[in-house]
Amino acid sequence: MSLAIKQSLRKYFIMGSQNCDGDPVQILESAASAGITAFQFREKGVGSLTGDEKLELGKQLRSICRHYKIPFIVNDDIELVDALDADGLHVGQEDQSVEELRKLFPNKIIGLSVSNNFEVTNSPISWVDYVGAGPVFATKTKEDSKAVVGLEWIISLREQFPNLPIVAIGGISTKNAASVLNAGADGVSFISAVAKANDIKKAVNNL
Ligand code: 3NM
Repeated sequence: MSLAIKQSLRKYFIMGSQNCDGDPVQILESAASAGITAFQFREKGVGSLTGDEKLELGKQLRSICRHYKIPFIVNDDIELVDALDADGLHVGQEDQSVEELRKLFPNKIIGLSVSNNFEVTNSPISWVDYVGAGPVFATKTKEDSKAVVGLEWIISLREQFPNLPIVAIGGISTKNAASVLNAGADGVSFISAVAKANDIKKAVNNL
């Protein structure tokens, strides 16, 4: 299980329509055909869709992931997990507790964001399939992102948890992705590096 998760985290693309200048369906199609290994539907923040519009976009993105056989993870929306038959759910520290989610979804992938040692110590790490650790570098994409953790924190997290699937997030680009993997992360997750790329296939390849 853990090995398969780690492989899925290798190039983990996250986005919602609010992150895209063009059509999100086209953007995901290009990214999936170029080789992303997982996708998270994160329809959140200023300009994001809600209700039926969110559901409709989710259905289209879900179907692309099915076609390319990559995990489709929903960000913090329990109802959409069932409605879209998602493979998993990603939550933050302020969202519903992971223990409750594990009871609701015993067989889904559950990911949790962690941004410092306090959160790690107080999180039920043994209940999650992976952690999203960051922001590893400065990011403008998430307005309420926490303090930058740097590569050092990824190294220390890996030392503390030798087997935990870890994906790094925040400010990851084609230029710094290798350093993140060298620090011990199983993979990189990114929004703007692909959602805002002029050449999506090239960006995915270079990540
Ligand atoms: N979560 P980009 S940083 C969604 O630190 C998100 O938990 C973060 O966007 C965290 O790849 C972030 O464009 C935004 O920097 C990542």
